[in-house]
Amino acid sequence: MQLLATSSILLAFAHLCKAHGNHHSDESSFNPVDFADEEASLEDIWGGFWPYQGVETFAHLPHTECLIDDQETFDIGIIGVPFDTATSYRPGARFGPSGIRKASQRQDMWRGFNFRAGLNPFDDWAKIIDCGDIPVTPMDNALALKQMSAAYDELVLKRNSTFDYSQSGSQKTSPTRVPPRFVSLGGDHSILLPILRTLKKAYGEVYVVHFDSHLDTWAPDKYPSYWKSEASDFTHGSMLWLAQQEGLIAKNGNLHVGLRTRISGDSWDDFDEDDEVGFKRIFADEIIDLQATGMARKILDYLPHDKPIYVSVDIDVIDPSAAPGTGTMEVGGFMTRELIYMLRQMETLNIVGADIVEVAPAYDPLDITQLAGSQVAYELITSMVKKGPLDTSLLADPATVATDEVDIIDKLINDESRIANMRMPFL
Ligand SMILES: [Mn+2]
Repeated sequence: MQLLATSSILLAFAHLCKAHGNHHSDESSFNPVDFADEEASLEDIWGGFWPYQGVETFAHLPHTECLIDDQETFDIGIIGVPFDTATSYRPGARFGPSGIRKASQRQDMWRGFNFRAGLNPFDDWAKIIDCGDIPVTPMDNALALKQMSAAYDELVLKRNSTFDYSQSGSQKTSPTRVPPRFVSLGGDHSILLPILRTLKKAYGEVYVVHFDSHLDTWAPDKYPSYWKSEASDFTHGSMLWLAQQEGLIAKNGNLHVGLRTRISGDSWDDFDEDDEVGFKRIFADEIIDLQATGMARKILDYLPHDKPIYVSVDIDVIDPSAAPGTGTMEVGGFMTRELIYMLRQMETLNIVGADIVEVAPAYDPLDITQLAGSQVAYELITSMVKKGPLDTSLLADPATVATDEVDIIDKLINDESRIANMRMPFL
């Protein structure tokens, strides 16, 4: 059939040449593409692409509006959160999701094999999709926090993963619904608070490993002003403090990696407060003696291997020379290679969710920062796939998880001891 079809095309072509008086064509050297194979599907013929083609989803993954389609199942969702009005310095991370997606275009299923892990995360057991963006208002942060909290509840608590637990002997329980895991593309770092609210409901308290040059455990009164409101306490530097106040994260055992920011006042107060929020600190400078291998060992020695781990990566943990596209740069950070190495060593942990935040493409016209962000996402996805389907023993017993959200912000705005009238650094 194929030969016949090819012959008839050649004949037709020869006829066409004669009809137009083209005497320069030589039939014997003509080698047409066999586009007339009747066995070929439209997918065969038109399904291919070059990485710079197509509508830009993360890594060319299939796209579903997961917030709207409540029948969609997935094991790992890519979730964009274009929100940046809780930043204390330069804004712009609302364009992080689109910037990271654009920079991810050379990732795809065809060339997705991660040789360090020995698998192609896009072509393994997990169904991975791009869930699109959460629509978040830039006009009202209180409303934005509500939107994001409701969206993560919808995406994690009301969706199901695809893995068939009833067929798996290795799992202790076989629940009818197992929440998908996800990698969020920020957005400023404040998006972590609504994420942790949802994870508390799914898993109980999670352990946070926080790659960042800053603490982000500051109480809201470390950003003081005479003028205050409920919404102004929710920032990209206070969300971990708020998370501990709300009882969302482990009381102890959380970890910062890559710190180097200046701290407040004339003493160690910020670190004392950080202790109370339940974090251990690994400083950026430690990599000079420990190397990346020693850093990774220190991370793995500290974090529990039988508990739900959340990995939050602020792109400003990388040195500004390698990631200038972010709002609040701090010199003296990791090279991208070192961060990637540390993340790669974390594949043995039970990572239940992750994010890459604070990518602000407008400050990086060369796309270096966005590229780093897309690689971070790829490594996190790889580690989730390599670890395998979620261990369902990590899930919280719904009866034991309090879902009442403490209204800590109300408590704060009534606290008269808060300092007033400090100016923000960009004034
Ligand atoms: Mn941060």
